[in-house]
Amino acid sequence: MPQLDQLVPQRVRRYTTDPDLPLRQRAYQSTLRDERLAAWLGSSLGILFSICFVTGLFSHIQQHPVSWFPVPARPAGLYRVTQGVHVATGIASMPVLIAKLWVVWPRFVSFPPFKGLALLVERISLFPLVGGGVFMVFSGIANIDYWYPWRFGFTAAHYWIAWVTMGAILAHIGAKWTVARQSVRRPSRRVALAGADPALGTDAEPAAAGFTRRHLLGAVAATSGLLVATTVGDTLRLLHRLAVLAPRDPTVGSQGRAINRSAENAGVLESARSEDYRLLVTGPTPMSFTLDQLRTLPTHTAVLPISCVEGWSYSATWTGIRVRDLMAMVGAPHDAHVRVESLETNGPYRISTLDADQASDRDTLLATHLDGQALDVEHGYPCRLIGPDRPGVLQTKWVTRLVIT
Ligand SMILES: Nc1nc2c(c(=O)[nH]1)N[C@H]1C(S)=C(S)[C@@H](COP(=O)(O)O)O[C@H]1N2
Ligand SMILES: [Mo]
Repeated sequence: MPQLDQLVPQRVRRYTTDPDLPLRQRAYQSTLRDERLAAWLGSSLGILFSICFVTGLFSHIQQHPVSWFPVPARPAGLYRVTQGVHVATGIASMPVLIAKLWVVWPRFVSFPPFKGLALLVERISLFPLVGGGVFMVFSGIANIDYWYPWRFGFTAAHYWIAWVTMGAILAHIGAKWTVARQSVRRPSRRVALAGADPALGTDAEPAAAGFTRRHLLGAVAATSGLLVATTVGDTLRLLHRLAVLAPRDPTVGSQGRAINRSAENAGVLESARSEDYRLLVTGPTPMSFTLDQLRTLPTHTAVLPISCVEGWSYSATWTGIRVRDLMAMVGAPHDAHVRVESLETNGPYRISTLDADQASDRDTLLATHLDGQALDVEHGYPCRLIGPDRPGVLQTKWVTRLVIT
């Protein structure tokens, strides 16, 4: 083993060889850990997180509508795209985040923990930055894997911590902008990240390491690409056969379609098949329909996707009664909103709301048929809501009441 002193050119030694170097830091001497690599990984992560944040915000607004940002019912597959991109960029960020943390790790453990106020502030700001970033990627991936090792509400936590994390990222970009730009532009600037780093201080890749910065970036990109390629097939038909890591196959389930909440779990097996089933529609002249009466109503067929927040989706042919026809029958005004209620007596997704745009859309249906077959109870028999550009969680199954509001 060559001595540390022989590896480190004179020119940069002052950065790197501190006679008081604590032992702890001697453990982190990879020549790969420099600002240039940190900047490249950081920029990639910044881009991935930004796309993930914007698509996530958009998906959130679709699932939790706000009056000041009405989401139109068209294009019908928009949520499928925004949520698909959200999940894919989230998955792609995992290897980049791990690599970035590995590169800057010496900074976290450097000792003494702070040398002056500026460094102390920087250290404290790492909590929302690193903690937030790790939380966002971890909670998102755990959620799509149906793994809930926490007690808090996922949606609210994932949403609010996203804001904190993005704030911390913006502050971090502001603080690191100059140094990152310099180290990306000028290859010769290879400032070591920790006092302990024997950075070479030259243009050359560290020969002794064998594994260069370029190799590491390539490995990270390949890992991210592989993870996306082996999961995105749960929403992109073209890559369906590659989707070996996707937690859910959209073609597996009753009627060849995935199911999230089964009829048994929802406790509706009996009520959905009961002779007492009625569809109630409130309004100026409220109406109640038996199954036989529903079957006499005019139907409409539409091709629409079910896009789950977890990233899987499928497009199917749905046939059923238009919600707007039912609204007309009870004399509801055109701009009415409709609350759709399920036979399910508890469960977070037993109710959803259609705004005026969605309620009056020609393709918003209470579907009774899926791909030409009578709807199975797992998919919402006797009828389920299906409308354009809606998150899967809002496509309420086992519908028994439409409340005009
Ligand atoms: N009543 C009710 N409807 C529901 C749910 C539910 O839990 N209860 N889950 C929703 C979710 S999360 C999705 S993704 C879709 C899935 O529809 P599918 O099971 O027919 O594929 O149904 C939605 N409809
Ligand atoms: Mo879902």
